[in-house]
Amino acid sequence: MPFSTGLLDPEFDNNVQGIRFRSATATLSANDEGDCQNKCEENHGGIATWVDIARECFCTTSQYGAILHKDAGYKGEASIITTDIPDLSGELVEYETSSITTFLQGGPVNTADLENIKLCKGTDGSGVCLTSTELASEMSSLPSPSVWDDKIESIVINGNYLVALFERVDYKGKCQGFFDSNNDFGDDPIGRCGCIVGNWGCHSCVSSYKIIPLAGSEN
Ligand SMILES: [Ca+2]
Ligand SMILES: [Ca+2]
Repeated sequence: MPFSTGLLDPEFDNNVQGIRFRSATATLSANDEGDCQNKCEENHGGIATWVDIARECFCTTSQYGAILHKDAGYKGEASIITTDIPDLSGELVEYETSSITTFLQGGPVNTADLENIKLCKGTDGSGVCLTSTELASEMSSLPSPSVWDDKIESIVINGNYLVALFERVDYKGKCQGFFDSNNDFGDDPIGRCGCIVGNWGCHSCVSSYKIIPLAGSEN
């Protein structure tokens, strides 16, 4: 992870007004120079450098991205930013950023990516799941809301992805980002909405999501 922080320095806390990303270089697996160029350009929109002696493929992009969270500890409402934004006043997070998750973007989501992700009722990914045929790269509301809305309790992620789950439709409400599978949201913010006392009344509240492929360790 290039730079993430659970709590910004006081100087920046609730005072981030814009965001600009520096270019980044990822190491890709490639068979030869042409393969390196293809993967870098097509998957990452980057500029490839192939080192023949070491048979290494470097891909320079400017495709960092960030989740700006309103609350400390990667919690609360959030905006997912994938391009420079000089003035955040138009974003959900506005000037209230308190913590930041950064990532290196991969290419666009394709059908094969969707096969690597499942959103499931029940824990351990063992219950009924939303899978590739029902999923899209992002959904502002879940399909068949009476069946799935506020009922996702675990996630399966195979591979290098960031999946951001949101409490409310249209990517609003509290947001939690997952880089790995999580077999029970019972101890996660996105699985603990509506709590009254202790664990009483807590339930999952996932109502929308975004999938972001990440760069840097693809094969
Ligand atoms: Ca804040
Ligand atoms: Ca919800």
